[in-house]
Amino acid sequence: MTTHLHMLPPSVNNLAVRVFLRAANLPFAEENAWGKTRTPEFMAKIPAHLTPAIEHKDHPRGAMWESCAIMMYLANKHKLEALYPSDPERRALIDSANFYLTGSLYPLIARSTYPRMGFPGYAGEVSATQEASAELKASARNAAEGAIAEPLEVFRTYFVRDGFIGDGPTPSIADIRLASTLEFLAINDTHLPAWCKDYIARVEAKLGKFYTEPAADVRGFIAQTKKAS
Ligand SMILES: N[C@@H](CCC(=O)N[C@@H](CS)C(=O)NCC(=O)O)C(=O)O
Repeated sequence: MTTHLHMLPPSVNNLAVRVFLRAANLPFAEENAWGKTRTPEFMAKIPAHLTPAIEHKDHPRGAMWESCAIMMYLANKHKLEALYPSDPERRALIDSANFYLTGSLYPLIARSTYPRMGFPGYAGEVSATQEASAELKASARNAAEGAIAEPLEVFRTYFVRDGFIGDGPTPSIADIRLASTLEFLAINDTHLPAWCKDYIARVEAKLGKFYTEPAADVRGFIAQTKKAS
């Protein structure tokens, strides 16, 4: 059964599910959601107006969103042991990494990279506050960039170590989510730590074109954005 994926090519939230669908060898169709997420048709199916979102006929609402939840659902449904092991302890590492990423690391990445990417900030953030001066916006962005080092170090010492998240021989859904997310840091001034570069290369070496092909959309967008700045 084909999974219909609504996606935005430059987005790392989307990249995670795009890599996952390829690595899982599941039949899928991708539709570019650019300019469509706030339309009544889209919001009737996906009221959160977020991508990645999938339409799947077995799902009780017919559609769902949230990158990690989508990967968990499809991995559970198709019993994808290598990507999402059922062993409770290995799964605990993977779930903890994914929740920590979306809850703690990603907000810092969004606040530091979105202003440079030209993506809108979230309501209440300095970057999305019209009255805030350019200086204040730059200072808030810099503070977010500076704060990334700490959660990254947690990923290095606790989750990744020298292998993959979940302690398996191949990347799990948490590795797909983390490697994809790290791609955005290329737009920041802080150099990506060497371990992150090694880690992305390790994930990419195992997944091959399943990673490289969709990652080219994000990498191309960042290169274009840097050139224009
Ligand atoms: N936590 C979500 C974040 C999803 C998200 O922020 N999606 C953005 C693109 S990166 C989006 O589709 N925005 C379109 C809109 O809000 O209309 C996930 O991991 O899937």
